[in-house]
Amino acid sequence: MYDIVTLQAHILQQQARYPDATGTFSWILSAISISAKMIAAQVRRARLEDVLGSAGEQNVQGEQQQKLDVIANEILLRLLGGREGVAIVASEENEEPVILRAQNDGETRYCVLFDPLDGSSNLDICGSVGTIFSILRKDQSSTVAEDSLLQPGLKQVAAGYVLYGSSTVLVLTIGSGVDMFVLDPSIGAFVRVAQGLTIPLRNKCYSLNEGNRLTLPQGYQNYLDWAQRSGYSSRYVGAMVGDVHRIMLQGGVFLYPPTKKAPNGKLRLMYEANPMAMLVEQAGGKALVGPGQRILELQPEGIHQRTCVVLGSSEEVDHVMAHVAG
Ligand code: P6P
Repeated sequence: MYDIVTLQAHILQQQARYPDATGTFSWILSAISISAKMIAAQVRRARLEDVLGSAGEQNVQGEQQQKLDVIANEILLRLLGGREGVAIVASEENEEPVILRAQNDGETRYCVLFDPLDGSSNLDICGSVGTIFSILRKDQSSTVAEDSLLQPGLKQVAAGYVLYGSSTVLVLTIGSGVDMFVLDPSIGAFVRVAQGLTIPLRNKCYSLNEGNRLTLPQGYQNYLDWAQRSGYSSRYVGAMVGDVHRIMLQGGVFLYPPTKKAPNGKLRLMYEANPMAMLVEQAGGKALVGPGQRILELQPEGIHQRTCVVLGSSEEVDHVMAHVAG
């Protein structure tokens, strides 16, 4: 009979490895876990409770906010707001960061950045959607809150995502490997199903929006020609969490290159690319902006800045970069 380890137990097991841990960080992960359960419940009942569709507003990205974007955002703000250890939260849905506890009283506090409902346009067609989160230690020396957020991805202390798919899956790293949990609705708990996830070195599968093909830089078009001549398959669900989760388990490569519409890439560095890059690298994969440029080394200049993304199996990322470098 296998050992049943819930996410809560896993978090406490990890905390026990740090004798001087105060539990502040664990409480933040616990807030994310509860938020994920609440969002999952909303997603599963969206059609029944008529919370699908647009909220009639645009977010800071100029994208149509879905009703559930707003609901998911409010759940995370409320749950994280109740945690003493959270100094600042930043969300895709809020133009400015929310400063919860700015005083530098010597206590270690954290910044939590998130995309509350990534890929929410998939909701209406019952497609995959997800929550992506990134946790940074608050820089106690910074007096301007936003400066504390603008840390490179290498400084993340934790990153993860929740995939609201055929089951609700939470994938988490706190810097020592990647662990996976599945929500068991019968007990209302995330149960650990895998530890130390590693991305297969290779898998002949690429994931990008082929509709952009003709406006991609030539190196990416050359890569696609090569991949299709080499018998690659293509998978793309239109929600980063869904595409990255497939890669975490089966390998392959996900790309969001520069396009005519998004010359700097479309995905947001702070709460999409950085957390996914930490997870992918922790699982033995690669996550690059371009040849030799790790996503995690980028110095952010704004919390909503966008970046190009090529991430996944080590050898598959190499194939892309060999063509991009020309
Ligand atoms: P496109 C969803 O809007 C998102 O931010 C990511 O989750 C997803 O990978 C990407 O944009 C999809 O963008 O341009 O292919 O629709």
